[in-house]
Amino acid sequence: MEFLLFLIFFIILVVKSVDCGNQFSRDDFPADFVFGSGTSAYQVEGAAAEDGRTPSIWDTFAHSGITHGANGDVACDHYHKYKEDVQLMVDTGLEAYRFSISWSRLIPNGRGPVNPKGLQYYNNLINELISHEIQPHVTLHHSDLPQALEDEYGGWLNRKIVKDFTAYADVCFRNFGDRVSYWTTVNEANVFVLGGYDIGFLPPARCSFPFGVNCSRGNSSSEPYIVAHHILLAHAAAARLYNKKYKEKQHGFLGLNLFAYWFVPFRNTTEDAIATKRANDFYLGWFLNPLVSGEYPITMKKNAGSRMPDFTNLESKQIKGSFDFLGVNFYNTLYVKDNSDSLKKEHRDVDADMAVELIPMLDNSSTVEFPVTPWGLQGVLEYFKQVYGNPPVYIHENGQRMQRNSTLEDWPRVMSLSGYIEGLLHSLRNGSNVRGYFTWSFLDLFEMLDGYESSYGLYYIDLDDPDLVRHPKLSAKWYTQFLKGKRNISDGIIELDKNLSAFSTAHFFQ
Ligand code: IFM
Repeated sequence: MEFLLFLIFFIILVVKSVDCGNQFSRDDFPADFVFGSGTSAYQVEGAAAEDGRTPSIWDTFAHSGITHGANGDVACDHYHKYKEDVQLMVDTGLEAYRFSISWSRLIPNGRGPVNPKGLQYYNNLINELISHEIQPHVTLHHSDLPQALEDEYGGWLNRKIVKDFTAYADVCFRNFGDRVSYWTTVNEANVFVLGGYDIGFLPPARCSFPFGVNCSRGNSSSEPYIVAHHILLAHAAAARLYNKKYKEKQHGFLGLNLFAYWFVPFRNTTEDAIATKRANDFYLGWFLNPLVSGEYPITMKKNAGSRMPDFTNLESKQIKGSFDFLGVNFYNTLYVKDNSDSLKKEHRDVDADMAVELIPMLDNSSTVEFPVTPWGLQGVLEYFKQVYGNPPVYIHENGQRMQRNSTLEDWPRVMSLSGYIEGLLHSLRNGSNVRGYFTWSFLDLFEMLDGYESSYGLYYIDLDDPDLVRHPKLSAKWYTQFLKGKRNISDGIIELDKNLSAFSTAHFFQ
């Protein structure tokens, strides 16, 4: 029996050190490459009705019961605990923090008067970060358009949004730009339009039969194209404003963020190879082609026809080159199977225009949602290099979804983190222009699709604890060691594992 126990312990030890015995460290990356972690306003701040904040489309969405009855009213209470959280970032060794500004906290009506308490909060947070030498990377829109603008004129569906978004960006640049150098206009522009206006499973939950899921209003055939068009125009207008009015003095950088899958042909056929290219055009090219060359991809124009708006010559010129960097959120690699039959239907949504079937790569581990595919992340970076001229890229989000409360010993997340960071190093050495990496997420937060049932965080928060104390997971410890320049972190982490085991046992199984 004793021998058996020893054998099991030995095997675990070997497996763990092989998997996470990283031969690389932070020191292998350039000094100006930045490592951080991220959150977004609605997912962590809480204080939803405090100090003048008004609801966003995400509040409305969450309160409709869609996210398992959960919402972001309190979330991680980051609004009140930001100082403590910044200290935690210092302890973790973060070099940068990616967060978003809640538009409806800063400008409660969406346009017009600025809320002094909102201004104060973001000034405090930014000052706290700067005083600890943590670089703020700020997103202006993370799925949380002020509900006031949605109600007034349909939000992103109306071209008026371009003016209001630019005015909001102006408030941010003017008030925070002396300390913030990295601005992202819109998070996951592609997922926002697909999830919010085609399938309807994300705010503002618009879609039409038979495409989406239970929407009471919307038009999946046309609205996603209109909204994407307005996002590009609003992004370009904000970039123009920044370059004209602030760049010379503030020396900052501005970009747009996209969600990226790496796509692999399902079968070794010409049809699937072409379908894979088409999937890239619909997911990335939709925004990247206009940003890089001023035009939508030819496949998209062909398949969507008159539903795809046109740019005027002036707009096309204004959008082309309107970015200093691109933000990429990467979680997963998928197979692509041709589904050209969908183009025979007269009534189509974006999905049918794309004419592909996306197939998950199954993973045999039950605790992990996404198979770890560093080569997929490398594929995306190579694609940006070869197809779009190697623009500066920040990996704004990368992480592993696990069940919340499952355990503080999040080995699958450690392995994912270690695998992706190593992959990134290979991409860098291969000439990719990647400038930074942010784990998603810093804290276990209110999740887009399933409220508090899943988690991505480096830190766990027990929602039943009135103080919402933050508890480091193994992934946080691993990241700290990595950032300190350590190699073979697994050796040290096994010690940590023991300490955490004691905590987990006491905490979860009492
Ligand atoms: O939590 C989300 C985030 O808001 C946007 N990107 C994907 C994350 C994980 O689902």
